[in-house]
Amino acid sequence: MVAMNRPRNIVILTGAGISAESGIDTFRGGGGLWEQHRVEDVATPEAFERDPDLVLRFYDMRREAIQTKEPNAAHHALARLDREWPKKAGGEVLIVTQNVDDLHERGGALNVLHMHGEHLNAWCMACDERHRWTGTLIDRPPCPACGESALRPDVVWFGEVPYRMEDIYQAVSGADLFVSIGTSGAVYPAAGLVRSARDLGVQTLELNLERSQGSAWFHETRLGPATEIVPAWVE
Ligand code: BV8
Repeated sequence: MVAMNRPRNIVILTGAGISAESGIDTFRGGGGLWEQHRVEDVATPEAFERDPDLVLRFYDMRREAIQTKEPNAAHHALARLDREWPKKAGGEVLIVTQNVDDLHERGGALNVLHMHGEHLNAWCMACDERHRWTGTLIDRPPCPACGESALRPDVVWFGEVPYRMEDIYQAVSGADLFVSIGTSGAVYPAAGLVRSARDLGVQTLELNLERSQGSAWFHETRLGPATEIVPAWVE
């Protein structure tokens, strides 16, 4: 398992590519999510201000879609690593995901940090409370805490600050191995983590279908579908 000179602490960054074989569209790729919408029209605070119905419908559609999908062999392999590694190597595994689906958790992973938020959370703009949300928001439901109809998707839009960046940088600085899986390396600050890891002398590995924008920063890149190369790497 993970034969690379027995690292202790492992930070794993995942992107849409790890959920692709579960049937969840990636963002940039034939027919990807951003191909059908201009990012500026559906994934920015200005878009929400300008056309809230378009944005709420975009996220309602994706929130409903993920509930019909299942975790794949890559999610299950990472969950196995997450559960077994501390016993095997006395180190920690942290999955930092850019994904807003819940497939890591449903695949059995325990230490998951959603740096771009989660489809299945709604955030009240009136009282700042967050709520688990599997329904729609287009109908402006009342916030369960304060009753105001002020709920928005709890996802980080472009121009908004990703969640828990301090914790993420802390985890990277304490890692022996940084692994990036299924991301194009197009969006910052997530795409900059590999450079932070390199600067700190951390071993870096990329597992992806094709070379990403950040490939040059990885000590090693292995190409192939996540359901094949992730279990092979974990074993
Ligand atoms: C911020 C949630 C300040 C919503 C998302 C210039 C330079 C640097 C930064 C900027 C810049 N101009 C603007 C910025 C800032 C901007 C940014 O980076 N813009 C880009 C376009 C240049 N970033 C921000 O605004 C961020 N906030 O910067 O705040 C700050 C900075 C530092 C510290 C504190 C504060 C906020 C960005 C968050 C946006 N929200 N998602 C939603 O989901 O709707 S972004 C969204 O796209 C994802 O979350 C993900 O992060 C991102 C990239 O997507 P990927 O996951 O990589 O998916 P993609 O389709 O692109 O690629 C899929 C990959 O998988 C491909 O490589 C493919 O080959 C591979 N693949 C496909 N199938 C498989 C596979 N691999 C394996 N197996 C398969 N089967």
